Amino acid sequence: MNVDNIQIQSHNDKLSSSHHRKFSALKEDWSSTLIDQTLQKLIDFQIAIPSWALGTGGTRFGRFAITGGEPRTLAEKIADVGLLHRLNAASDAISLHIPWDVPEDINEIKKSAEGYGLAFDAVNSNTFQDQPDALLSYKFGSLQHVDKAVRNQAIAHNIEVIKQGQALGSKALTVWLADGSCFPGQLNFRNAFQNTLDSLQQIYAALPSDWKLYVEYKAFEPNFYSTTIGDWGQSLLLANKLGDQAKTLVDLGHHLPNANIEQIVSLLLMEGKLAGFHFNDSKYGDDDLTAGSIKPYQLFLIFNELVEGMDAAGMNHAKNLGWMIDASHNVKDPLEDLLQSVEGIMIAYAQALMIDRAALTQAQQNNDVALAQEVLQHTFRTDFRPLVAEARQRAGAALSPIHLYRELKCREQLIMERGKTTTATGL
Ligand SMILES: [Mn+2]
Repeated sequence: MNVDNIQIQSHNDKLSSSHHRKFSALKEDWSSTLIDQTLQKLIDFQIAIPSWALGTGGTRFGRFAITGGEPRTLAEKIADVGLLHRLNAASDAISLHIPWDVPEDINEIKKSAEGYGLAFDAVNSNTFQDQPDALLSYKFGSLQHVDKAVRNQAIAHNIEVIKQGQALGSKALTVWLADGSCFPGQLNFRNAFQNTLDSLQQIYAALPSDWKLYVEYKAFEPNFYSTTIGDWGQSLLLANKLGDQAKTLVDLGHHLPNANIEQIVSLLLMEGKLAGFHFNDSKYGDDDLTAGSIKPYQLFLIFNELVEGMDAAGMNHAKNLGWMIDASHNVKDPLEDLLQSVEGIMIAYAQALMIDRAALTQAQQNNDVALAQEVLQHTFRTDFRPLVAEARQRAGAALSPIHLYRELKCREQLIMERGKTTTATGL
């Protein structure tokens, strides 16, 4: 399924006068320098798409195949991300999960990704499932396991994933562990942590010098009593012990309810230990919903801390941290959901970039609580969608990606090409 320039142009032409009117109104009220800077930063900002989110997801209660046309191979997954990137010019990388996405022909896969203008983002290991050919089981953990032989199997898998990633041009390994315990007494916490540290040290030793190791944490699930890397403290502890190349990865849905994620982000940035993000949203305890669909103000406050903290450290917003979506699409077309997530992230980023920093800093210095709140809320309550759309148009993409996706009947095309009953590997 290819989308050409003429199709994008004719879509943009149809929306042009309405877009122009809204964008001009923004330009009247906001500093033109700030608008120009924000447009460039939005154009540069890219969010990696996870290979496991291109098919319909499921829960432990079941999976409803509702979409059709799901990618059957890694090449087709790359084509799907290529389609997203063509529509929004903001998804220029794919994050692979091994062994779900082992490339059969590396050169072929690399060539096809290049053709779509895509790079390979962080590679993800998987020791939360037993593979059919596995000798030993991860039922009671992987890197934390009481049996050294199981730990060694998990370490070897992670090193294999690094090798796969090196061949593709990835620069980071993400480790998320399902390790933990379901019942009190099951686990000696200190031993589990020490085993995990020892295993991660062996993986870290195999890391190329220009790579990063992202240590992801999650409060609970699949284990329901303890998780061995359960919060940012445990992740940071490990990352600090491992070394400079190890950082803490924040997945928005991996916190206990009402956690102040923006404060966590601020301090990790201060310590130079923030790896990046897995974006999603949640109402209760999940990590699956469209970014910005439930708590857009929280997403904005997180981006406020990101922008402020990255600027304070002289960091490049687009390049110095890893930006990825990690969600599961159970009832929506995954590609539409991913377009919506990218849009939600871009809006929050644009809002954070448009904050009057000088006014906010002054209000903080003066303990002017009401004004500080006012500065943030004024920006949050302004509709910056035309700014995001303008950036997209300037980058050669669609003013409204999801509408163009429907106008061009992309899903119907994919079903024709791939069939109604295909199932992608993944969650
Ligand atoms: Mn994640």
